[in-house]
Amino acid sequence: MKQILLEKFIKRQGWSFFGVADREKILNALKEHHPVFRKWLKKGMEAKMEYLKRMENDRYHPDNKLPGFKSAIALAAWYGYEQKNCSKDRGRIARYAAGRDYHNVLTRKLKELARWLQAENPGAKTYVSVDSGPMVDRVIAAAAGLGFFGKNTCLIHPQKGSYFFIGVVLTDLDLTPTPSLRMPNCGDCRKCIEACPTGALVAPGVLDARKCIAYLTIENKGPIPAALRPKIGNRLFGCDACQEVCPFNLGRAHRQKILIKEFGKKYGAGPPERAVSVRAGESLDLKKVLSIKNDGEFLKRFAGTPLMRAKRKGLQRNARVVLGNAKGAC
Ligand code: B12
Ligand code: SF4
Ligand code: SF4
Repeated sequence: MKQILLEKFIKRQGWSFFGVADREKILNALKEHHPVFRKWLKKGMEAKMEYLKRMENDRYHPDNKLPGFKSAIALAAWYGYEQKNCSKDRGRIARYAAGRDYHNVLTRKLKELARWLQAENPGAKTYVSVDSGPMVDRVIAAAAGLGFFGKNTCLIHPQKGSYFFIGVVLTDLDLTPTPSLRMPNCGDCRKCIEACPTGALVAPGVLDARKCIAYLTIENKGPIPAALRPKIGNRLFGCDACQEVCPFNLGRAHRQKILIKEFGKKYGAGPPERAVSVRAGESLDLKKVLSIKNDGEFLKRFAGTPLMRAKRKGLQRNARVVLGNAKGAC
């Protein structure tokens, strides 16, 4: 298959960049990462994300999903525009969650790409995955040359930074691998470790989810430990602190464009009733969040956005914590 056609199709879909890794490189990288993951689990750092344990075997053995796969395409969708400060009656939404739910948007694109590959190469087999699927996205993306692992654990592209989602297509096609580039590393920098409000980066490249605000405000179903509440500041949903300070996310990284309209600021602009229901935006009015009376109302307001993950109960729990911190927090 002509590489140029693949590139053109991917570009037309709005991905910011992509890479291809062959079977051997992927299996080697997963083999190297698996013991690291096991150690992380042993220390209980996954908190209550039981699904990570449940999917462990599939995540580290992609043949379970596509036996005999020969290549993986890892694709990046950039979402990281500059945020304004918000007033103290509002709670901040992490950049990744401001627009539409990336699982839906990107899965649609990956399936379309898989159909295109099959049309170009009759009989080809594919398997697609984003985030909640059974793949170790960052390890596959690193093998495909999308970036290097930062001390904040994020995958960082040397020029484009780390504000990007990762989607993966496995295929039994023998695609041309992306040549390996020499990647930089963090060097002596420790900005993310120092900036983490809760000390969740317990060592370079090791994140303890039990302390991470992204976990506590999104995945966590229970109360937020009292000692950590003041450290959450005005973060209503998710956290970007360890990426905001990263030198790789400053300057030219911010001059990129959001190419997928569903993640852009203007998505849903128009009549207010439509605009509010299609994206969460940069921040939300805390009292309005708390005034949502039932799940039906919550669904009407946030259906199709990443905020659904926390459910009404979780988002209102977070709003109470942020209101408690609100004395001049923004
Ligand atoms: C569980 C999970 C979380 C958990 C745990 C995060 C974590 N760092 O593990 C929580 C809920 C806290 C979380 C938060 C966020 N997440 Co998340 N998350 C995942 C998920 C589902 C699995 C990650 C995982 O396997 N963790 C286990 C640990 C052990 O692995 P690790 O941290 O990746 O590995 C590190 C070490 O093992 C170390 N290492 C040591 N030795 C070796 C050897 C080798 C060979 C390698 C490769 C690495 C390595 O390097 C690695 C990186 O530092 C992935 C999607 C997926 N299916 O993979 C998304 C994913 C990682 N999340 C993503 C995002 C966007 C976020 C947030 C930015 C959201 C937000 N703003 O609130 C934050 C970022 C927090 C952060 N600093 O990581 C993106 C990251 C994109 C990127 N450019 O890196 C992913 C890839 C989803 C996606 N498909 O786009 N997330
Ligand atoms: S997302 Fe926030 S809380 Fe989690 S490691 Fe990064 S800075 Fe710390
Ligand atoms: S802030 Fe510094 S140490 Fe942390 S990921 Fe970025 S370059 Fe690496």
